[in-house]
Amino acid sequence: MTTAAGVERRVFAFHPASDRPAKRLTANQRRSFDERGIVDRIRVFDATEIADIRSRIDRLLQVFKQAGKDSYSIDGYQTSCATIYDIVREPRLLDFVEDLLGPDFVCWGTHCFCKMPGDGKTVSWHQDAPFWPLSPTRTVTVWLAIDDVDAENGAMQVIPGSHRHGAIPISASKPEENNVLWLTTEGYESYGSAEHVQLTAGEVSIHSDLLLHGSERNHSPRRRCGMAIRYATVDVRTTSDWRPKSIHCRGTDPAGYWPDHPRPEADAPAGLPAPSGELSSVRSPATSQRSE
Ligand SMILES: O=C(O)CCC(=O)C(=O)O
Repeated sequence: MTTAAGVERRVFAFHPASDRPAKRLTANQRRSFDERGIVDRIRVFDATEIADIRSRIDRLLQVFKQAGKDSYSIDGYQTSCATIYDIVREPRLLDFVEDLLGPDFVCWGTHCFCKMPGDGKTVSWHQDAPFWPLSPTRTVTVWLAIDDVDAENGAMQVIPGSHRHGAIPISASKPEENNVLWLTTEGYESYGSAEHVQLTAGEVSIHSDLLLHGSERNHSPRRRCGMAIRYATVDVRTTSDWRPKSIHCRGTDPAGYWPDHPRPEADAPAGLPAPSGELSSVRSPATSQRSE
C-alpha cells in the first residue's frame, strides 16, 4: 500500500444536501441523496437536446479515434471543448447541483465513459474520493446519460448507503479486471446490495464522492455512453500541487482559490486533443486513507 502525499490531511465525511429552499429537487430527492448517496432519473435534456449533444460527442469521439485514443479518453476537456463547457454550465443542471451543494460551487472535472459494444471494459467498484487530492469530500458527480443505459449495456451500479462509511480501503486493480480506472474496492458486497442506475438519454443521476459504485462490461450490441461531471463547493482544497481546470458555476469564490477558465471557442480549438485527464497532474492517488 502506498499513501499519496497529503492524504493524511484529507477529511472523508459525507455532507448532506443543502437545506436552503430548493430550486428543482423535491424533498424526497434530497432525502434520497442523504440516505442513499445518490439521486437518479432526473430529466435535464429533452430528446432533441440530447440528440444534439450525442452527435457532438460522436464527432469528438471520431477526432479522438483518429488520434489513436480510445472511447474513454474524453477526460478533462471541460476547459478546452465548447460542447463540454456548455454541458457543464447548463443552468437546469446547475439548479439540481445547487440543491445539493448550496450556492457556491465550481466544476473541476469531466470524464466521458463510453463503453463500446464488446470492448470488455469494466469500472471496478470504488469510491471516487480516494482518487482525488481534495478535502473535504464535497464533490458530487452528475452522470449524464448520452445513450439509454441499462443493465445489459453496462449501467453504473451503486450500493445505496455506502457513502456513510467514510473512506473504505481500496487497492490497485488487477489487469484481469479490465478496469477503465486503476483502483478497486474489494469486499464491496459487505456494504449492502448493489442496484443498477438505469437512465434514458438526457437523464442524470447525481452521486456522492463516497458512494461505492462501478459498472460491468457492456454485454449488449448497443453503445453505453455517459459523461461524469464533477462539481465541488468552493471551500474544497487540493492536497497536492494539482492545478484544477475549473469553471465557476454558481455563486462566488471569496478566497479566489479556484481558477475560472473561460469558454473555449470551439470543440478542438488547438486541433487534435492534447493528453489530458480529470487529474492530469496527479496519477498516483491514495491507496490507503483514514476516515474522520
Ligand atoms: O460510467 C461508469 O460506469 C462509472 C463512472 C464512475 O465511476 C464515476 O462517474 O465516478
